[in-house]
Amino acid sequence: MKLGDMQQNPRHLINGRWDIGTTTGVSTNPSDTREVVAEYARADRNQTELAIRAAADALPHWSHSTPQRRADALDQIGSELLARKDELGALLSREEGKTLPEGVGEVARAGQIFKFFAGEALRVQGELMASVRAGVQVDVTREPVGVVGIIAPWNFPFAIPAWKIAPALAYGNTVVFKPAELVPACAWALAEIISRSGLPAGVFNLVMGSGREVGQTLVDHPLVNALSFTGSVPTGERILQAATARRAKVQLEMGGKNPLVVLADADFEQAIECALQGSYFSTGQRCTASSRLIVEAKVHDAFVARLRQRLEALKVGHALERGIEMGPVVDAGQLDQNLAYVEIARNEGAEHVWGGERLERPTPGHYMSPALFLARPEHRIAREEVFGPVACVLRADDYEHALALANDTPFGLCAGICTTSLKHAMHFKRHAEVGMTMVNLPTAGVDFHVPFGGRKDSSHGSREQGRYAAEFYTTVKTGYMLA
Ligand code: TXE
Repeated sequence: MKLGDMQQNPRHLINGRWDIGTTTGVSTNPSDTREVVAEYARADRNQTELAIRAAADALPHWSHSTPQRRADALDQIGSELLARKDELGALLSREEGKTLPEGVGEVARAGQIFKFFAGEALRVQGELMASVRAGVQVDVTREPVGVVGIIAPWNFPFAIPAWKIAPALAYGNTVVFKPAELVPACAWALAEIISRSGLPAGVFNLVMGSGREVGQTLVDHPLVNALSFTGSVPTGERILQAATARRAKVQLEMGGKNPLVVLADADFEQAIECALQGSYFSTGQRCTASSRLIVEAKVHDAFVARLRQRLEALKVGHALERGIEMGPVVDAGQLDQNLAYVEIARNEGAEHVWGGERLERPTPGHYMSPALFLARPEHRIAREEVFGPVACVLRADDYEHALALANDTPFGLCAGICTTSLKHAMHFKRHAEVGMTMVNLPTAGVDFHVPFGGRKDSSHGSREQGRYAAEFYTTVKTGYMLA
């Protein structure tokens, strides 16, 4: 099937068959809202249940498949994603709105993730241990958790599903994947590649539709043994309550309000680059975006002036246009939310430095200028996740004050520091209350083979990515044997 076909009508994949929906939805191009990217099938509760049953039926066989078989399938998926990164990257940019280089880079990353987990399928490890009893041998082995429900957001429509689906399959689980409603064409493209990788019917299923119906059915269904979710805090909290009530395993990646500390001794231009990339690239629609720039007083004014200069020159426009540095916001609702935060910031007395306005471009799209404010720690713009190209600067007296401000948030995903002081860098790495720290790097932009996740309200459950993913996607069995 060619890309052109699939954009007409992405369908569900249930038990190895492409299925139409009970209703139809559309996704549009945020860079040009006249363009429909996909008319897709929307599932109801019944179809979701069929997918769950298919995954449950496929589990006994797949969970005992050879690691080589899983590795081969994952490797093939990874190879195809890498080979088609330009074409699929363009699709991603059309549907989600990140720039073409960002879209291509994301598809390549998804390919690398599948390749990484192809290797991990061959490295499932256990332990052989001495017993406290004479003649007894103890071993600890890992087994699949079972049927995994994967609920994904729209902001990384290839990479986030990849980093959930690949380990789930690598460790012998079966999957029901529910993508976000804004990106069905990307989800379908990924599912279509997975469907040709030699997996038995029912091992991987795709159901598209609303969170309330499709997502909730996954969350509540007794045959779904584990749920991996990335999205907003309120949805994550609801999922946690419902899933733990029926004792399903659950892993949540939610919001961030990530700080980037800039000390006076930092390489100034490097710090500006970190702030610009971390706060505004991918239109600020990253859970790892730096939305609080905490700047030491000695360089505060110079930093704000220089960042403003860079924002004035930032090229905002159609995601597929060459040279564009920031694409549109994903949809009208998110744009309204971003502009509402700009208004809140003004009303609360934050000082406006630049941007935060709706922009007109030759094509009708959800464009806005990157926004920068000077805020105080109590302002909502300094406390709540906006999820758009909106950042604020907080003034810090010195390093200790900066660290206190960095940790003064209910979130704890990642934190960065720009400094040439080894002492402060090392202290920050140890004392930032987060899951990931960056020194002289943007807070956003992580490797695909090491753990990803946070603390506090940002995350729940064990880490995603790298070999740490085994914690979630396997369960441990302890065996005793009289030798
Ligand atoms: O998220 P939701 P949305 C934040 C960001 C954004 C806001 C809303 O602030 O403005 O969330 O985005 C599914 N049971 N982030 O609406 O609702 C839903 O269909 C089961 C930050 O996209 O959390 C989608 O597939 N599933 C975040 C997924 O959950 C349900 C990334 C995420 O949707 C459900 C995305 C339910 N009851 C948004 N309700 C980050 N920090 O990375 C919804 N869903």
